[in-house]
Amino acid sequence: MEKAAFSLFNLSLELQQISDKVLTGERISAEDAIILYQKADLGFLGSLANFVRENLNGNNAYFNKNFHIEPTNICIYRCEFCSYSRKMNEHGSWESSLDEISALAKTYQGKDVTEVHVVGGVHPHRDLYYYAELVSRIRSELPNIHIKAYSAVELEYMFKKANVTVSQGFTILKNAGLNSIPGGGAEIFDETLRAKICPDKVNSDGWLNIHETAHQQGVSSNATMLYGHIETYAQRVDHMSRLREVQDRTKGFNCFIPLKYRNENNPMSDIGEVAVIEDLRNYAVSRIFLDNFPHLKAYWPMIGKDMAQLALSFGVDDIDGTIDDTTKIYSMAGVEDQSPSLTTNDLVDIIRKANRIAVERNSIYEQVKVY
Ligand code: V47
Ligand code: SF4
Repeated sequence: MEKAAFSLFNLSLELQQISDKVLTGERISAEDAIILYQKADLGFLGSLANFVRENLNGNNAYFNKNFHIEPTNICIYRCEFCSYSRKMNEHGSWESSLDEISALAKTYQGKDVTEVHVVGGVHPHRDLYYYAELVSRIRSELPNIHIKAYSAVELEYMFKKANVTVSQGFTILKNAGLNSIPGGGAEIFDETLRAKICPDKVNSDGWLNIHETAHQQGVSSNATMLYGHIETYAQRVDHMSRLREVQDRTKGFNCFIPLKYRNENNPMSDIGEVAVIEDLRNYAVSRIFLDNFPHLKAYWPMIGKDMAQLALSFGVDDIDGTIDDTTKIYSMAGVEDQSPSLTTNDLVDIIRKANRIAVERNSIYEQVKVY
């Protein structure tokens, strides 16, 4: 979009200055991002984010063909926002054996999927060698699939328990067949807020160090931010600043995924959910601020199909994948879609109706097919 198009908006001087920076490719500061959150209206934010998005990704909107394996929801931690985890033997808990996981992976042989996403609770009786075995079982059933496995929360626990460094731990997992790691467990990095909502799991420095070390070993990753609960705009921006700094050094993050706090069945249920306008504003500000992240994902099982489609005009260029009804994290937190699954045709239709080009990607955003 031409700079002149922004004269459509009647901007204050400070918003004009931020807009000029974005249009000329200059990085915005943390203070600028806070001003955008506080003062910019939705139409202006969407246009600016779309400018950044189209510079980076043109008119492409990406999706992938994937399924999830959630080996267990038994977890030693009790994050205040979590609707998913259970203690051992608690009603509603599950744990799959290695044989069951192998059998599940086997059902995908010959199927049109390129990625498996493996994530679960932190089970007190499992260790690094179990998790490496789990990866190698999947690898032997599905030799060509991309295995994106284990959040920094699970990784920190298994590395500490095995008394190995982060780097040694990744070497073991890579040898078993691991390709990349998902973005979970980041929540909000601000230490005072983290102490309130997830006091006992990996801390912010630990999360960032695990991802930076992964990148140094050629294991790329994603980054998430859990927003829409008790965090401030300044805490969101601080979170993204820390990610932007790591990304400047490594270029190892594939995408940023804002995760909207969903409020059913967890200890923070009395907190309401933010309005959809806040979701769109948040996508837009993150797209503008995270200038070194190549992709911004709207994870449709969490946000819903309609919102994911709308988000494609607010900076988002990726809506994740087919999923095949294999994740429970969000259905247990009260989202409308209790059996998340979309066909390729559904995903292509969602994207085309947003006037974008539907591109199937692999896990590192190489084009698989243009629809
Ligand atoms: O870390 C937990 C979040 C995350 C709730 O890398 C909640 O491609 C909202 O990280 N409301 C795990 N969110 C999921 C995750 C993820 C999902 C999709 C794709 C990728 C990727 C990563 O889910 C947790 C936490 O931030 N979460 N409870 C809740 N009530
Ligand atoms: Fe465990 Fe993850 Fe739930 Fe926290 S969010 S309680 S670490 S499963």
